[in-house]
Amino acid sequence: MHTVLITGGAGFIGQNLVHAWRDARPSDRLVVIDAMTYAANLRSLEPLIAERSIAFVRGDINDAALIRALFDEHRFTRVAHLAAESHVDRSIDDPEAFLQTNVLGTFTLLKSALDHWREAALLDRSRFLHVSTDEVYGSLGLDDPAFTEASPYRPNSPYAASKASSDHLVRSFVATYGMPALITNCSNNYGPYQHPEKLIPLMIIHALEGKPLPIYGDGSNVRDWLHVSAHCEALINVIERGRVGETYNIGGGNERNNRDVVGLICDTIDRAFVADSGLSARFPACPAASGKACRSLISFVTDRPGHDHRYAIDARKLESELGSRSHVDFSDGIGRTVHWYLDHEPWWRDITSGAYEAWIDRNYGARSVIQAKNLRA
Ligand code: NAD
Ligand code: TDX
Repeated sequence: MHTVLITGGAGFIGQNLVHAWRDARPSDRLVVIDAMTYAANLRSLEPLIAERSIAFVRGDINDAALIRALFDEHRFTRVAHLAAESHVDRSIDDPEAFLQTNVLGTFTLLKSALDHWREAALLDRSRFLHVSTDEVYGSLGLDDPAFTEASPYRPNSPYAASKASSDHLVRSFVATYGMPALITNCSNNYGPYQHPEKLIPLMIIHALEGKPLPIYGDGSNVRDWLHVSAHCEALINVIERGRVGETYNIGGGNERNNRDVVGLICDTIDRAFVADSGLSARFPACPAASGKACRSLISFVTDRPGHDHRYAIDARKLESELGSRSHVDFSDGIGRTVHWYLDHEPWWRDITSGAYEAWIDRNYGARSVIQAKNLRA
């Protein structure tokens, strides 16, 4: 039995991890800390907090006194560190918060965990899992081999640079202080509770509302899509069975370019409207409500600066050492995700009002439309 600190537990992957952890290890005690930035949402955790099956602390990982007090109170022997600023476009717009949370916040957490584990003589039975990204490795050409754990670090966005810095800090704590830490670098996640600023939910919601689907550049950029449920399963496996000091890459085995991803979302929504006549009344602005193709909304817009062309993950280390190979078929995963957003309209309506609208204006308002075309044509 462990007492586990999950940082960023009110974010997209964090919420999914809390639920997955409770299902997989019901006897562990979970404490979530989250600063409740714009990206956080407690709705799915509220029942667990109310029935006291998890504890929630609203707080900042930069607050050293708070973190130390939590370690002293709960004597954590597991830390799953997910708290971060996570959106590449926001890091381009305003990078400072990324350095503050992703670099300095990670440092504060590492230092507090190390101090506590040393003083309480818990170093031997504790583990710190640092959740990072494949973006630290930079960009691949279409024919390049996938990233391995030995790939050089070549971050291209302020977000990726901040995550790379945090990975280096973790590595240095292992080498210098014997910190019992592990690092995972995963590919693009998708699934329930993802903030609508990210590609897949943004496209689903815009299609339902009949708004343009803004694909950056020519849409040939490739990501390896990892269903969040498979990711969480791998994270629990790594923290329990991984070798301390090691890095494990986690991928989805689903490389797709953005044009194909958006096309698949559109086709999935079109089919959902045919299967369920009630959707047309709920989402009258969606082209599918009047029998038209959602692909008609696709619009190619000014590219993201420094846009990485391709990410691909070689996950053989994770598979051979830890036996993790839970892959979700991409069409199935997108089908389930589209239906999740159809079934959770109040969840995303809350998020997409107010400050989010200002972000959409800021990020997309200045992009010109390069070309608008129906991909079916
Ligand atoms: P997210 O933005 O949805 O959630 C991040 C959470 O961290 C939010 O709840 C936010 O309130 C919290 N947070 C931010 N700053 C904080 C601070 N200073 N103190 C405490 N909490 C703070 O992100 P996500 O997509 O769930 O990503 C989780 C982790 O996984 C991040 O470290 C991210 O870099 C990494 N990651 C994500 C993906 C992906 O595709 N989503 C891929 C690779 C790696
Ligand atoms: O409106 C859009 N149009 C578009 O074409 C948005 C939001 C994105 N894109 C493109 C950019 C990327 O090629 O889609 C792709 C995916 O974009 P994001 O969802 O912003 O993800 P990405 O930049 O790849 O980063 C994600 O994966 C790695 C997460 O946001 C990071 O937190 C994670 O580390």
